[in-house]
Amino acid sequence: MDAAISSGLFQDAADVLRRNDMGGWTRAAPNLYPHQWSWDAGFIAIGLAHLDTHRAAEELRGLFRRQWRNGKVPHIVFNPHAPPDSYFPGPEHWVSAGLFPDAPPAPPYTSALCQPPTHAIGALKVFETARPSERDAAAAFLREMYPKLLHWHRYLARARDPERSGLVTIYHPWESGTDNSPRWDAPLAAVEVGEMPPYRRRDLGHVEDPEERPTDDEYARYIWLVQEIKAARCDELKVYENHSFLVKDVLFSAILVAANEALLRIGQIVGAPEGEREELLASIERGRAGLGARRDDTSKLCLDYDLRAGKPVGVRTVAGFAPLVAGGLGEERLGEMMEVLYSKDFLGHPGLRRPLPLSASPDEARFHPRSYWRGPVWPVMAWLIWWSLLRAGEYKRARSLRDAALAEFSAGHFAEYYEPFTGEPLGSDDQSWTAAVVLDWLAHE
Ligand code: 2M8
Repeated sequence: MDAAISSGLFQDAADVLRRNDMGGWTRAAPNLYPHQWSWDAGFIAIGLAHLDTHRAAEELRGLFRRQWRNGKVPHIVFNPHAPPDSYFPGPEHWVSAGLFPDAPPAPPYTSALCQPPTHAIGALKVFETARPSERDAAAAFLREMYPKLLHWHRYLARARDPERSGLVTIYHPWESGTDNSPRWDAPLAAVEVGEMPPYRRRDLGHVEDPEERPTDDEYARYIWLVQEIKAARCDELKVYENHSFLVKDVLFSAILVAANEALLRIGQIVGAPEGEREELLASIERGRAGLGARRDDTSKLCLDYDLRAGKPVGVRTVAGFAPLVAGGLGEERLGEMMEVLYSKDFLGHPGLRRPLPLSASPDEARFHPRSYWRGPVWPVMAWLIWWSLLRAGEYKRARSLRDAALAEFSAGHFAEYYEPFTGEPLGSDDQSWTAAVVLDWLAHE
């Protein structure tokens, strides 16, 4: 990329993060998402690390101030100053502190769900990009974060994987981060919605085309699942026994493996006890083995597993590359993953504007190029695949992906997602994590 264009883009991306800075934490997007989201914060810290080490550290510190007593990092920390009807379901819907024994004191309130653990990856990045004069402060930040991150990863390993399968169970599509992905259609269709007080969606007011967002029927199930979790007062054992949606999420699990690797490295830097390092190594191995067991013979992708239905979820989406994200693949499985990644189902599709990973394969029955997580390209997913290619030693492929991503995402105000065949920016503008991953790509000349 031309140096002047790249420096202009760097400034524009930095400006998005500055405008979304709410004073020590970053809203996910200006109107649609006025609060702090958990896995967004991990990506945002990666971007901020290239601008200001201290501020990048603050992003994660602030989020972890709302960590629950059982180790869970909530999927949303609600901005107490956001207008009351700006987002649904907002803090009044969760009232987490009064209802759930493990929730931290409020305000600020939090949701009771969680999202993929990008935080250790972000924390390590903050340390690695710190200038020599900032290294001591960055090491102190790691010392402060290490026990909190360990507590979080242990929560996921224990409460969300009582079977010790190496795979994390999610209670809600919102926990996956890929909310409306066709991965969740079958498990969600099996959820029976009971009596609920009336509610009004706010998301539709922020996008022009309702086709870009989930349907009302899907939304009713989302809200019903929240009701069920509230009724169980978020008691993990109760939720695990009775909940209507229990799915082993392979992408979430793979991010946990990659995050455990980052935490292992953080553990080395801060001099963590040997026993903890062994525990992390064992989690990494268990995670990779669990993902290995979910390989689908036909598609060669890795599939989620619906615990309620007792069967895999046979849908081809970007989550199928979970083993690549988890890393440590042998030559054969890596080769197979590359074949599928560059096949017509994903980067090799002849109609694509640029070779970037689609959120779902165009051959899926409920693929939609404009609809939420059903086909469009998400910049953070492109970043995750790029980063995984780099870690797998696939440098040439990583480079082309990054070039395609920068060319695509430099148009259209750092959109939340992009139409794969036309490159049209969709969803929210000025999405913080889009700006953050662009900063990281640009810093990686
Ligand atoms: C989207 O999710 C929220 C609910 O958590 C929503 O649709 O209201 C997802 O893309 C999620 O992955 C992301 O963290 C969040 C904020 O960017 O928006």
